[in-house]
Amino acid sequence: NVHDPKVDLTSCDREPIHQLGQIQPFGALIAVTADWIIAFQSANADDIIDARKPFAIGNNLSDYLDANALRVLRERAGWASRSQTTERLFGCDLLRSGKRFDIAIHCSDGYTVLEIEPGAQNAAADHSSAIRPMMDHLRRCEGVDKLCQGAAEQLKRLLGFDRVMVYRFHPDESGEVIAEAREGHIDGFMGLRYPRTDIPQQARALYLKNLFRIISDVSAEPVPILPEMPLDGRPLDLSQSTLRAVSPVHIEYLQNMGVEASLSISIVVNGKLWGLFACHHYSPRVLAFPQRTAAELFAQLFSMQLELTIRSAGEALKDRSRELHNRLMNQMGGGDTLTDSLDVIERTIGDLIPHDGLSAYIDGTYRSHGAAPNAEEFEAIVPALNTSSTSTIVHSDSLVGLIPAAAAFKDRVVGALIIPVSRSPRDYMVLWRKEIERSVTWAGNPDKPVQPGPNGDRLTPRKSFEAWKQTVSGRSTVWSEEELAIAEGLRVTLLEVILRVTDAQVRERT
Ligand code: BLA
Repeated sequence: NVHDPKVDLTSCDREPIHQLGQIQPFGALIAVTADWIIAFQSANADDIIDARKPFAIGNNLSDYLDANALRVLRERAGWASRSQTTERLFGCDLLRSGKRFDIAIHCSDGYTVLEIEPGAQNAAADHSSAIRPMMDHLRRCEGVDKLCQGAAEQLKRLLGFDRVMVYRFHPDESGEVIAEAREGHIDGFMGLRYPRTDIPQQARALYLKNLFRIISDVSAEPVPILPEMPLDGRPLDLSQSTLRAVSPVHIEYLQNMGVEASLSISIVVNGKLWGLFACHHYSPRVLAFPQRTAAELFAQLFSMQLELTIRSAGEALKDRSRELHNRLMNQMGGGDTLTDSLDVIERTIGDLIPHDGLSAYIDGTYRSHGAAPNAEEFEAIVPALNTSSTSTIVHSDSLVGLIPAAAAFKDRVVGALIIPVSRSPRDYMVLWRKEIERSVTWAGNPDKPVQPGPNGDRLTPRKSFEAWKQTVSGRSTVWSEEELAIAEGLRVTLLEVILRVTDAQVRERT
């Protein structure tokens, strides 16, 4: 039953969070058909709007609103429908009573959805003018980490939340707080890691479509949207809604953290959910719609800046990878063997692909640097390695999962990036990674008593951190797509070098 707010923790990925049939009480929702007949209304519509007569499903909305306001709404609804976006209208005198409303308009399943909030009664403060200096500040931040830290600080200034974090997703969808601006009296979360399950799949999908969500009062009773069971049995799809009530599981999570208002804005890079701005406040906080819009605009501009920063970092990495290629070609063209060049590879590859150790197995001779298996241990995994294709690299954050014999050295390294170098005999170069350090420490107060809610104590940051630790136990950090691309480049270089050396040997012999 989609209206049952009690959800079981094992079914989190299936909870239809876009169809909970409820909104938050800081605004009202009215959804109309193509001919502006009211099809859905939130139970608080009369409280918020206070028209001359009570709203009723089946009535025409034009019977309630000022003709001029209605004309503007219809026009905006047309735009929203054509461009599949949300239109915003601030300071609208809906009833021609002098009372101002801020309105969001979008289309959902053929309905026009109006979300109506009490607006500022005087001229709204011009929040958008804050954006330019905020962006100017960001342009002076170099590299991803500083850019994110700068953005967290700027956003905190704009919104006045107690804590503003940049929460970045790792390839395995776990997350890490990589930047934080906070009030001095609260605990820091910087560096903390959480498992992927803290933000279920459908929520991630939704956050790519709708970039902004606000929970203005975690303890506020949600307001039902009427009718609770529509004629076609389908609740209104609230994916694009601003007022959408939040999953009770997540509410419980925030309550356990002591958070009373939260706001998060998606950070989208190259069409993917890269991370979130996660903002917490320790008392309820309703942000004016224009202020939210400014924050959303800032997050979008920031995402673009971030995309540029990531791209130029990627370019720099490619340059360095090309350099490595040239250096190896020169050196080995000059007669050095692969084994002789191991030092060069080691020195250069370290900047390109972070690792804890390196092995080379060439012509049956084993050499290693740093954290790595010994010759005997390596030879024990060679038969398994030999079964894989010679033309692709093999990678894992837990080699034992692929090759049981790797258990012999799991106290030293667990992750491996294996580059096959030649066909016969099989030569290999391997980069190794240790288990993710357990040194990530919990920054909150571990002795604070936990008050378990209806879903037990799993929904507390501490349990969540423990859950993350369990998921990474026995694993190294994941080899990223960029790192794999560099390794693939190195594979091709090494192959080319070896062919050259072999050619030269053949020519010598003939
Ligand atoms: C949503 N979980 C979220 C969101 C965040 C987190 C940021 C986005 C919604 C928001 O704006 O608040 C998680 N928040 C965090 C983390 C930190 C933080 C990790 O501040 C760290 C500092 N959550 C769980 C478990 C489940 C779960 C176990 O921990 C379910 C099994 C569910 N989280 C859950 C759901 C949502 C969510 C359903 C979607 C809420 C919604 O948009 O309706």
